Amino acid sequence: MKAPVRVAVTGAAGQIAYSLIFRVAHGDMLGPDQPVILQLLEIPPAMGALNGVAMELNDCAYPLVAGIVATDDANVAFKDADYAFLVGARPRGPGMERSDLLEANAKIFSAQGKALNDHASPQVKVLVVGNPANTNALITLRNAPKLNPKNITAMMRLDHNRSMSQIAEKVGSHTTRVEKVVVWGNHSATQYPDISYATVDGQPVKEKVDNEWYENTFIPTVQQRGAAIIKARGASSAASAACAAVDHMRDWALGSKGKWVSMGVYSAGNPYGVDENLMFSFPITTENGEWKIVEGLAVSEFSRKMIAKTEAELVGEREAIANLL
Ligand code: NAX
Repeated sequence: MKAPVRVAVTGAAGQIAYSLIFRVAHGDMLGPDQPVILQLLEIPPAMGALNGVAMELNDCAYPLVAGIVATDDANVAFKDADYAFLVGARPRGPGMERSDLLEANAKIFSAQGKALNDHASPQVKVLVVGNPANTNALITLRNAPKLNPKNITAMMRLDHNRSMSQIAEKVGSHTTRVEKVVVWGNHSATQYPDISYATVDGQPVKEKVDNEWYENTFIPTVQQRGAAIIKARGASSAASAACAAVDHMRDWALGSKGKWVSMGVYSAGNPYGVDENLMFSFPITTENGEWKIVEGLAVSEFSRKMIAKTEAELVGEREAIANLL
């Protein structure tokens, strides 16, 4: 057995965490020979519920769980953390403007960025899930100058997985046979799920579907999937979001083995001419614990317009919280 690693999860009494923490404890993220110490963060009013989660974790008697810390202090939750899932965020309340939401979250993520900077392992891998995820990740990054900007990412994997599943269903195949899907940009309704390079069994997806379906059904279905889940379930995506978070961290830590994934990453030096100070989703491969943007892709006129739209939205979000950056 390896030495345990420390995995911090914020929003740990929330609905995504209720699936995520148990998946991590089971070994789905880092494998069946990697023990974990779970460091769980909540806000004071949710500490009772968090203690209940900790009790249930104990009751699972997981062989891989080497310790559980439940706290409302970010400095304790992030202490020596090797991995950090930032799931907890302020949801939009009644009458709250988008700018109020951005600002409320900017405060949370600047404090958590500082706590990560001061207390986490210098190599900590951070995944921001809490919305608006990309801009929250940018704030985290700007408040953690000691960390490598490459170690802070935003979750786009749910959008990526949703795209794979829609394609597999349309062409009568399976997600395991779908490759080279890309979701560009922001985790929002402006995201651009792109099938320009996608294949099923090595054949271009574009040869198997018509453009009308691509532009008028596929893209809006993926963009609006979160809203469709809320309508159907009466609650937002939780198990699928947890699954995506595990996929993201696992591939980042253990390698994507040549497969493309979508990750929101710091855009400095990106080869596609996107604004260089955003957390933007690109086509990514991962190896040896590091991600790399897939370079040299031909970008069509249509793609260029779609990428510009989601980029403009992220620039707007950044401007709304410029005073906190
Ligand atoms: P819940 O409301 O069930 O849970 C959130 C938890 O975070 C609550 O228990 C709350 O007490 C806690 N929290 C709030 N502020 C905190 C802080 N400062 N420190 C620590 N904990 C704090 O939401 P849930 O359904 O779990 O969703 C969590 C976040 O994920 C939301 O912002 C949601 O919008 C976002 N999502 C992001 C997705 C993505 O793909 N990036 C997809 C799923 C999800 O919508």
